[in-house]
Order: sequence, then structure tokens, then C-alpha cells
Amino acid sequence: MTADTSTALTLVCGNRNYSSWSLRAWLCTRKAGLDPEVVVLPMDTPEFEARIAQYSPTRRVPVLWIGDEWVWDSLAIAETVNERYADAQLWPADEGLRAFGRAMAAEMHSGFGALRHALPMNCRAKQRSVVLSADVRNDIDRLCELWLQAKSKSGSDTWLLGDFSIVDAMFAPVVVRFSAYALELPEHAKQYLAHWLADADLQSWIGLAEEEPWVIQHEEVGNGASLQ
Ligand SMILES: N[C@@H](CCC(=O)N[C@@H](CS)C(=O)NCC(=O)O)C(=O)O
Repeated sequence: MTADTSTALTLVCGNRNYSSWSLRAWLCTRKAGLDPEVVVLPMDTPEFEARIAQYSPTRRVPVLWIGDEWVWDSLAIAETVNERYADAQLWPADEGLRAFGRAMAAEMHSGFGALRHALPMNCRAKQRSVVLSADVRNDIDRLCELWLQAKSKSGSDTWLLGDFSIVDAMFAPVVVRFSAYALELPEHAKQYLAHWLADADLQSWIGLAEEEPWVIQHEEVGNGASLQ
């Protein structure tokens, strides 16, 4: 299949610093070799409220515009990019690994509520000190378990399923969280963090997040803040 790259691509995102779903979608476009125009709508602002309806049927980000078509929701964007622009290379060729990857991506997409609530993605934060509830600890343990299972299935010590796949994009905001908050992590998780954090695309996103002027107070946790 030859991808049609002549159609304009626009990815509508939230703040790079905080919008974990936007990061996932953008990484998929980058790993498919695309360079979409990125429209950032600063969340929790009157500007977001004023502009979101023109881009998004759900009033949420991310949304990928492909010419006059729109695809909303990070996982749908990932699958569409994979199908149209990446010759399906964003999932492993092996059927078993692909099924496992899809299950992990779905679990990330619908789960880990305690972690997502207590430890918001915050690209600018580094080693913040937090008090973890048992539910958050369970989410962290489950994520580390999944990463270990994926690596033992694929035999990879870099990306979870061998080559980069959608599941790595789904977990990228967890990597950012794990480096934003001071957490005890097993060695294999630290290695996965180091691999992701050396990635040029992720670093470019973090660099742009660091330049953003917006601060959302309720997303700024740590340094002794209670997370109960
Ligand atoms: N399931 C959606 C979740 C999208 C979502 O919750 N986006 C957040 C930003 S990360 C948002 O749009 N927040 C703005 C708001 O709710 O006003 C996806 O995977 O894309």
C-alpha cells in the first residue's frame, strides 16, 4: 500500500506538558514518518472552550484531521495512522505479539485510573515526592508486570514488542510520569524508561512542553502534596 501523504494532516492537541493522550497520538504520527501540523489548545482556559468545538466532536483532544476527515480518540488515531501511513508496521507481524500488544494498549486506554488521577503527566516535573495510595501502587506494579511480560514474550530489551509499536506510544506518558515522580521501580522498568527518554521524538515533545507558559494548578502535584 502506498500512503497518500499529499493530504494535509493536522493534529489538535492539548498542552504538551499535560496532555498524555495528545502525546500518544503525536508519537504514532512521528513513528510513521509523518510531521503533522500541531494545533495546541491550552486546556482549562477560555481559549480551549472557545476553539475546541470547531475541531472536536467530543470537545476533547487529540483529534487528527486528514484533509476534511477527522479522527478523534488517541487509539483510533494510532490505528488509522498505522493503517494508512505505516503499512501496518506499528504493530508486530507476529499474531500472538500483536494480540498481546492490543490487549495492553486497551488496558492502558481504559484502565490505570488511580495512577492517572494521582500522578498527572507533567513533562516539566522531575523527581517530585509523592505519597502513594495502595491503588496507585497496584497500578504501578501492574504496569511493571506488563512491561516485563511483553519483553519476555518478544525477547526485546528496547521497545516492548521488538520494533516500536503502538503499545510503546500508549505507555510513553507513563514513562514521563515515572520520571516526574520519585518512585521505586524494578530494573527492567528503569531500562525501559531510559530507552524511551533517549528517544528524539519524545525529547522534542518534552522540550516544547518546557517552553509552554501555561500552568494548570491541579495537575501540579508532588513535593509533599497529599495524594489521598
Ligand atoms: N479517550 C480519549 C481521552 C481524551 C481526553 O480525555 N483528553 C483530555 C486531554 S489529555 C481532554 O481533552 N481534556 C480537556 C477537557 O476535558 O476539557 C483519547 O484517548 O483520546
